[in-house]
Order: sequence, then C-alpha cells, then structure tokens
Amino acid sequence: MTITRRALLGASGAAAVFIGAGLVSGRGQAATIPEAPTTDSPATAPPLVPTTGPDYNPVVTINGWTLPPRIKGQWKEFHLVAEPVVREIAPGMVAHLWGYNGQSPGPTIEAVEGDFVRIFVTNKLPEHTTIHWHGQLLPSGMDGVGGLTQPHIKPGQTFVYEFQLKKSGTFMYHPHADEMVQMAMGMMGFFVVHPKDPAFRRVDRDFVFLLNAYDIEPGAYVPKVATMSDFNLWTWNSRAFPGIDPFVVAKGDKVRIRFGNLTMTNHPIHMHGYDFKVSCTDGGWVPEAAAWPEVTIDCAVGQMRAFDFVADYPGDWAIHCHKSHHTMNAMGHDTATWIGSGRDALTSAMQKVAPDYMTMGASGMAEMGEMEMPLPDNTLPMMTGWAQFGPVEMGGMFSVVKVREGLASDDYADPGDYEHPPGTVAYEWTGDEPVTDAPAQAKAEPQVEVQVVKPSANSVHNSH
Ligand SMILES: [Cu+2]
Repeated sequence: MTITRRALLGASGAAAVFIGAGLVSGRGQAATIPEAPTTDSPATAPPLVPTTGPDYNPVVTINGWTLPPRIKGQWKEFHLVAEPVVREIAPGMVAHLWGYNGQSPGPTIEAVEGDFVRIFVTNKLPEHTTIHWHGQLLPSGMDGVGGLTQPHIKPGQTFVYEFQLKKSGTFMYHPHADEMVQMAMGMMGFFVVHPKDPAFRRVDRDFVFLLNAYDIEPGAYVPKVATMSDFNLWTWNSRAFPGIDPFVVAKGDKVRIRFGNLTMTNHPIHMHGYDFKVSCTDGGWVPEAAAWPEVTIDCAVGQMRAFDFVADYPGDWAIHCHKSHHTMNAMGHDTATWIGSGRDALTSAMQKVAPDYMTMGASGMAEMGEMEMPLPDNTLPMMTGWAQFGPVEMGGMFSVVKVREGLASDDYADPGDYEHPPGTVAYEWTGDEPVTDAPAQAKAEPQVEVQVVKPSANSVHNSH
C-alpha cells in the first residue's frame, strides 16, 4: 500500500487552499493546512501506532487505512478531501465513487478522549457537501448539517471543524448534504475515540468496517443514486467477497470487531464458532456487567455496534450478514427459479434452436458457484470464492475470521487455509470408517472444554 503526499499547491489546488485559509482565519495562528495523505490502494493498511499522547491499541480498518494527524499545539489536525475516487470492489470490478483522500470509505480517524481535533475538509466534488460527526458530543455549529448548522462547503472551498472529544467510543462520519446521492456514492468513514486510560476495555486486535451498498449495473461503473432498496452490491468498506480481507487473529487474543451501517436496510451480522459480547454502540460503552451475549447482532440503519471475544478457538470462522441476498454479488438476483422444472427435456428442446443453451438451477443454484461463466465486463459473479474444500458460493458481505496459534502481535497477513486437526472435519459416511467411542473433537482439541452438565447447558463449543 502506498500513501502519497498530495501536492496541494498544484494548478487546481491553489485556489482551494487560498479560499480555505480565508475561511479558517480568526484563531490567531497563521493558517496552514495539514497535508492530505491519499491512497489508491484497497489493501488493509497496518494499524497506525500512536507516537504521541496516551498509549492506545490502534484499530485495523478492513481494506482501508487510518489518516495520520498533524500535531499542532493542543490540536490534533486532520485533512479530509472529498473527491471522486476509483474503488476496486473486488478483483475484476472497479466502481467510480465519491469518497475521501483517494478511496471510499474515507480513512479512519483515530484520536483519544479529551483531544482537541481540528478537521479540515476540502471539497473537490462537483457539488456542495458537509461532514456530520455521527455520535460525537460537540457544539451544534460543528455538527455538519448543511443549511441547519453551517453553510454548505461549496466546490473548491475548505471548511474547518473544531471540537473536543468528550468521550471514547465508536463513531463515524458522513455528509449531511444531498445525503441520498453522497452516501449512495460511497462517502463515509470510521471515527474511533480511544479511552484516555490505556487499560480501559483494551483489546489486542480491533477491526472496523462500514456496511454500505451500491446499485451498479453489470458493465457500468457509477452507482445508481436513486435506488431505495434493490441494491445489487452489498459491501463492507466498499468491498465485496472475495475482495474483503480476512480478520487475522492470534489464538488467545482479546478481539473487538466494530461496524456501522450506512445502507438503507438492517444487517444481522453473524460470526461462527464463538459467542461474543456486545461491548459498545455509537451511544457509548456497554458496562461489562451488562454486555449481552450474541452470535448474531442486528445493526439497524444509522447504528454502530462493537462486539468483543477472546479468540480461544483456532479455525476459519465465517463472518457475514445473515440476509442471504446480502452474501450474493451483482449477477443473479433476477435469476428465474427452475427447481423441479425437468431440465433435460427443456434443454434438449432449446438446443435444437440454440446449440449452446444451458438451463441453470434445475436442482438448485450451487453450480453457479463452481462455473466459470462468461461475465460482462466489470461485474462480479453471483456467488464465488474457493477454499480448501471447494467453492464457497458466497459474495457481498462475507469474510473469514482466521484464528491461528503463534501469530506475532503485528501479523495481519492472510495465513491461508486452516489445518484442521485430524478427526475434526465432517466426513462422508462409507460404512468402512473406524468408529470410536470418544468424541473426535474432544480428543483432538483438548483446549475445548466439553462439560457434561445437562443438555441445555451452554458449555459445549458449537459452530453454526
Ligand atoms: Cu445484510
């Protein structure tokens, strides 16, 4: 991943900087705008370890990155540039979106409870915009609602937002101007405020992503901005499976996964292999004694949720939205149902007039996951992805939490397929298999405590 320093004083940037400086003035300091780092990469950047101020464990933005601040006196300064961007949704498809600093979503902002933040926002879009700091407690005039709390930021202008971070937690940012268009085009970003006390609710790995959705016709590049419910690309951080990086975790780590929903519908996010505790919402921390257990957590529109778990169980554990159409990609949502249609008769009749004709789906659509179907340019197959046992038949909002023994604390590289201990993989019954009396999983994975208490006890480690 390369993050380049934006040459702000380029031919087209000079005017914007000059106008911005005028709007910024009044604080007594010579106004200089911090550089706006940018990237064209959809890779997951390593966490940005703090070099000043209180210690904290930085977050990892899945297929994203964190915006480095400039420290100026008591201020932590950031510079966001709203602009058209090109985002790879997954290998084989790019989208022409609007975002910040080269990508959609924009970079994650990280700071610490009590910090004074000064956020410069330069508008390089063809229309006006603002930024709303979702969930933050701040002066009304810093809330970013165009028309209501501030004038809109016109193309070419730079505005400044200044506020103190009153509390730690999980927040996001997005425009509050022409919202339907600007969010449908990908404008959003994560905002994490770490506790002043480095030990408070600390975890070892902390992942963040935003739920978003696009309606992009196969072969097209720009989302249809008026779509209300019939989206065909369901994404995390503007990436669809198999383009969403795995959540790589070392066995024994304390792990937090945080997400926010800026689509037009709710998403029940489900993680296999674990139960977890809901630890934080955009309203604040859930007291530990009150954190409730889940294996699926529904995230309504405009909500944020974080859940915590201890990575006791090695494996490849699916994490996905549980709405089955949200784990599909663009091709195939309109597919006719052929189940039970008597495909052979239909196929031979059709092939008399169209020799290449195939009837898909007479016994289900799993074959769609295996076939290398010719696709129009710039789209993604309905269900796709391969792993060690075959086609995964997924798309959209799907990834894998990969829990491995012995990873270094800063190792987020994809460790590949999980090597299952002998006797712990579902197998075909042939009648010739040796039958053992002891449960295979209990023998092969002694770290899993199987307590025989009573049938209803929630003590046995289940997958789903
Ligand atoms: Cu969903």
